[in-house]
Amino acid sequence: MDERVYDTKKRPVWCPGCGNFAVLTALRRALAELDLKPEEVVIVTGIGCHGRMSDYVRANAFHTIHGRTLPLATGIKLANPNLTVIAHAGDGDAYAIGLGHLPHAARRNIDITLIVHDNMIFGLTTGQVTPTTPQGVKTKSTPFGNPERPLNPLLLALASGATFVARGFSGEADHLKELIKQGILHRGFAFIEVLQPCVTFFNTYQLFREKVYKIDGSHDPTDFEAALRLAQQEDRLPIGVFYRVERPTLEDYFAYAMSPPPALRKPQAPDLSKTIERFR
Ligand SMILES: Cc1ncc(C[n+]2csc(CCOP(=O)(O)OP(=O)(O)O)c2C)c(N)n1
Ligand code: SF4
Repeated sequence: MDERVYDTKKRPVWCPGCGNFAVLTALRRALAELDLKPEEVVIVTGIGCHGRMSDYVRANAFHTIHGRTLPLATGIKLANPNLTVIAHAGDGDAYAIGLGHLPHAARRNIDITLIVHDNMIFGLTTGQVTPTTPQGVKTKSTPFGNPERPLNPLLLALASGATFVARGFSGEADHLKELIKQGILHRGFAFIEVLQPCVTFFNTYQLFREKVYKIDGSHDPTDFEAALRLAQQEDRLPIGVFYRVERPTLEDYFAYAMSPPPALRKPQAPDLSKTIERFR
């Protein structure tokens, strides 16, 4: 399918050079290469610069409140499991205000894909610290340097039971597209963390260029211990699939309530004839 099918023709308002452009291109291409029809896809976004994804991908879209993409995406998937549901969140969205939802989506293994646009800063609100901002970095809210050690999202996703854990880099758009395709095809919760610079408030291009490398074929993605070891690397930043296993999904366990799923049930109008008769 031609990727232009997924273009809403709206001109992105992101700053020139923002990492979000590469994620947008990678996502549109992934959807087109998987031959998914726009009406079969739902994009759920939170509040933040990344939240504009729902304006720029021509599919069903739900732009929800800050931090709540995962509950929304979970509800949509349970209501209609035939849909391909892709949730987008910023690092502020996913790891600060919305953090409580991540471990639960992972352990439930709901069949959705979460793409976290991790620019290590609050972009939309003009540059405050987030849980993934490196220690010591000066931001608007940490003018003397961030005093906190950053969260490791990959370790969190692995420890919470995610069945697909990957990391991409906006500077490697083709590689990212392949990760997104694999995440969508994975049956279960697919967690994709994307390293992407916020060129205006925390330009990490140089840092990522120096540290990022692709995981090679010697890594066995079914090996949990090996995934944990990779996820702990800090001096260099591996990108690729860290972990992938098959496990029944939340929808499988809900089978008793899913035939048919709520959104596909034919609404049955109640028989009001007797009530109406009383008023004749
Ligand atoms: C409940 C709530 N709290 C705070 C805000 C203010 N706010 C808007 S976007 C944002 C953070 C954006 O950062 P991130 O999620 O990392 O996304 P980015 O803009 O970097 O893509 C915050 C705190 C809000 N909109 N709603
Ligand atoms: S502020 Fe940062 S994240 Fe937001 S559009 Fe500009 S570069 Fe991108």
